[in-house]
Amino acid sequence: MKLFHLPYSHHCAKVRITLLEKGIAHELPPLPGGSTRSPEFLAQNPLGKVPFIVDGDVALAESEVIVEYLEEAYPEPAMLPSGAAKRAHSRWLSRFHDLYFGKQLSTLYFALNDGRRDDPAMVAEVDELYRLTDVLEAAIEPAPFFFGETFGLADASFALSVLYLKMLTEAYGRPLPPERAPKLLAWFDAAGRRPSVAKVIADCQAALGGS
Ligand SMILES: N[C@@H](CCC(=O)N[C@@H](CS)C(=O)NCC(=O)O)C(=O)O
Repeated sequence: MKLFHLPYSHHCAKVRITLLEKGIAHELPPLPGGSTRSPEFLAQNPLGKVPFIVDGDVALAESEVIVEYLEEAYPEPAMLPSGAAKRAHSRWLSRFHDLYFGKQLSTLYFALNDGRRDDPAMVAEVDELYRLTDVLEAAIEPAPFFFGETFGLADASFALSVLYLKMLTEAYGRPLPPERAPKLLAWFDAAGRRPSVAKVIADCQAALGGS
């Protein structure tokens, strides 16, 4: 299987962690033409976004679609919990990540890169990240992972993003107080001990210049 990715992308991280957790052999080829917007890459993936996988005849974009495909095509080890309610909650966490929490991280990340760190409007954006962190903290009961001892798709969704939560709140001068998210931080410690997560975090930090 081929995974086209960017090492600092939380969307890509969840796919790569899922591949590593499932033991699926994969390559990480360079982006054709060197970028997501090159004609060569757009010819394969007209959205021009990563992650993008090619698995034989199957070519897929959109991280959540990809990990659900991996869960069906490579069912062992299972990464969705058993039972309709838990599976729905796992999918809710993943959607909450993609549509709200991860999106807010991206807003803060791009503003920082654009030199808007001290723009007064960013205070409300950091407030919003904290509000979403509180929502997440209230929605989890790690034991040590979101659904007990089995690391799953919801865990894969947040693994890189909690690193970004710590990095970005610090970069904006409002570091995350440990007492604000004790369950999330305990979960992050446990997740970081997974070789899959440790590898993806190390590659992200290397891509960001060792930060
Ligand atoms: N909804 C998409 C989002 C993918 C996305 O935004 N990817 C970013 C990296 S995090 C990207 O490819 N950016 C490069 C570009 O837009 O040219 C998913 O879940 O896969």
